[in-house]
Amino acid sequence: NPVKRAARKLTGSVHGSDGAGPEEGIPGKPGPESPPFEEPTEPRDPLPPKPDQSGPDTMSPTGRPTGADQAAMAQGGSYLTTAQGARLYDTDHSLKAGPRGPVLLQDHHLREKVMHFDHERIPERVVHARGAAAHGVFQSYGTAASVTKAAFLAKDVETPVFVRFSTVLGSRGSSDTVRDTRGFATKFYTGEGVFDLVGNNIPVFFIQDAIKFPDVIHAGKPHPDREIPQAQSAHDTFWDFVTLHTEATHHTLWNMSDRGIPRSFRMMEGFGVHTFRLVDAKGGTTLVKFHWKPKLGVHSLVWEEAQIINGVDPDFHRRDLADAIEAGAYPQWELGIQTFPDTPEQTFEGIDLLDPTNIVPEELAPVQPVGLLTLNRNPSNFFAETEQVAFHVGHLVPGIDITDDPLLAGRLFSYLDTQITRLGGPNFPQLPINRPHAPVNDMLRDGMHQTAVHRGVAPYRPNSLDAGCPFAAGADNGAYVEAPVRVPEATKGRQAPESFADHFSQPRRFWLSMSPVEREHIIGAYTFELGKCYEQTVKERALQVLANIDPELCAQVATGLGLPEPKPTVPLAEVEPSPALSQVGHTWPTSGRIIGIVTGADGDLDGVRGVRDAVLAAGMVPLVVAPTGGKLEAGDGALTVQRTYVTARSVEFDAVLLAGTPGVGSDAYGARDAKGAPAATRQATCDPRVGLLLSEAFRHGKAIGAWAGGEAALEAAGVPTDAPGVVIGDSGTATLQQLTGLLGAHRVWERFVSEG
Ligand code: HDD
Repeated sequence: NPVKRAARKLTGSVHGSDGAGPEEGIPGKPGPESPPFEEPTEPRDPLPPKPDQSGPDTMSPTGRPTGADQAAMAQGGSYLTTAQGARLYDTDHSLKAGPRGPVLLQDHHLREKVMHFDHERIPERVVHARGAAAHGVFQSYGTAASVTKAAFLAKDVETPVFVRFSTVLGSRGSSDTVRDTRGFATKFYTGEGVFDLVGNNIPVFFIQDAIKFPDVIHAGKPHPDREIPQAQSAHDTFWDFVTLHTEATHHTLWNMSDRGIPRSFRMMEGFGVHTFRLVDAKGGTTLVKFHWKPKLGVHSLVWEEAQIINGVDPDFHRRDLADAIEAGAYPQWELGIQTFPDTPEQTFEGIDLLDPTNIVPEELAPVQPVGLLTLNRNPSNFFAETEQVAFHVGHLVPGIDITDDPLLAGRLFSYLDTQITRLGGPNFPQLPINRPHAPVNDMLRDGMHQTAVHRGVAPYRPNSLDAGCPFAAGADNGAYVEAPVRVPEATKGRQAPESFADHFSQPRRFWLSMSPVEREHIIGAYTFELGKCYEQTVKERALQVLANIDPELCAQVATGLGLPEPKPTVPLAEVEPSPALSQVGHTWPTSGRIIGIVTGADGDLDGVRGVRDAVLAAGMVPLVVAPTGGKLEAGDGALTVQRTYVTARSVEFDAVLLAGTPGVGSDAYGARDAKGAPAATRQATCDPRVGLLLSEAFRHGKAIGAWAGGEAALEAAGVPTDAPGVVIGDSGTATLQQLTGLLGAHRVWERFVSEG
């Protein structure tokens, strides 16, 4: 009898119909002052609705986790305790029989500590294992309100977000700057529930149907026998797959372009990839593609730079993100949408919108900004937040619906499923980072790692015992109602539309949209990656694919590989370039860029001080590089050295300034007089570490400036002082001014393109 059970629960008593009451003085039993217990004999009305129908009550009463709540759940009090809260006096020594005696099995603290440690690791994500994340806020402009009823896209709504960036192929401990696609996953904690936009920095995908996802990932991951190479696509199985499945051509071409090696997470675009369906307040639907546009522009590394960084700073991207946020230089992206009429064909200007290997050029459908994302808080615990966050393309809110893209269909299944293995059961939505900020009343119960203490007796519907709660909502009070889309009459079968067979016209458009320097980089990337393959047939097949994109691309790569150039097997597509796809030829903000200021004890230190202040004032980051750490005595005070010739490498800087003649005839490497003091006459030698820094910065197309005789070091390092993007100035600040102008273009592109 549920009524009896409820009544017992209210008093906590298990005896009592004799009216004798519980025994006095027994811990945990109610004392004599407890209300007398009377077991009801007549049925009563159903239990009244609970005061708060918001479900799990281990969280804050509003259902909205606060920092304080979370911290209190993890840690409280000042004393070290066991997991059960008992205070400890020593956690450094096992319990032993005598100082040299055996460790005792009865040491329950040792047992608990080591048991927990043994289970600290959880399986890494099967893809996108390496990532970095940040909290932030999304401010909507209201410009999408005419096409969607999603409340977080109405005018001036602020929504908390958590964004995780990732690489795809590498393990959790792999390097950041490998050539790969980057994940760009955003969790919007909206008032109507969680919306996840689980996208990439590349707008197309390798495959058109999710059933091939395990295959493409098996091909991209390390070879199963030796487990090499780590986090690389430069190996036979990857190229075997993408050349046998030519639908992968477009995505592969983006990977081989500069998009595969972003300069920073802050300087990447993001794409929802699939076409989604927006639903307005009247039920009208619009097809859309989502875009994230970084305020700092879209910038990339050059390949040699990316490779060096993999060694000297494998955490380059996550460090950059965390440092920028900590310094208050909050990264920002605009969310934009391309909109298309929701016609039965689901095509736009002949482009199949259900094929995720297609883009729609921005020139045909402009990206309309709908809100601003600002990342403004680093996670406080990597595991609890970045590792345990669980994204899912099926986390949707009213106003945002899906289409029949067959890749999306499989994802709708996969993302929930994977969390069960990764996060140990079905209750991962209760983890603090995954908790919605809207009230939850879900009738889902029990399971591994259940942390909610649910109330009520009737987690089913309809019910009368919990007074009918929870109630079903209608569309008029915020229910998620699927758009009533007509499903065309069809015959069941394993099949794909004919339009999915065009694998080359979109890659050709991308190739034709690239500037000469970007094309050179693409040729270099294919030549490198295919050069790392062992199988001749794989290389030959790859050349055939390239021939079908563009004969010039194919010819250049074939020359690099020393193989004959095949003829195209399909007519070359007649497509217009899309200038929006090129990263070259724009001027971008320079805020957040890093300027290395290389000097020495005898450099122009007052000038360095002036430049450092001017760099800071321009919102950029100055890093003073000197032979050793510590301080440099300069005019009215000391200058702090941030990097030494030992710790500095050019890849950290977006531009380099030489203040004086660092390393030329220096104490360590330069000429000396008979008494061992630095020689009065400077020689055209250069500290090899400064020389390396300068020659790399030059090769990587970075702006370089020098004043106060710095050109001597440039000459000694073999950097022509009259080359494009090399500035010799009269003073530090004048040199910086010219350098900043160059930095707005990101790199000195003229340095890359070969003659002719
Ligand atoms: Fe996926 C993770 C993006 C296709 C199956 N995917 C994952 C993440 C991103 C993407 C950014 C990392 C999320 C995070 O930071 O936790 N995935 C994409 C995009 C795709 C795509 C843009 C194509 C448009 N994915 C895709 C398919 C499948 C998966 C077709 C399976 C059929 N993806 C997964 C997964 C992961 C995942 C196995 C691994 C960890 C996770 O989900 O939570 O379920």
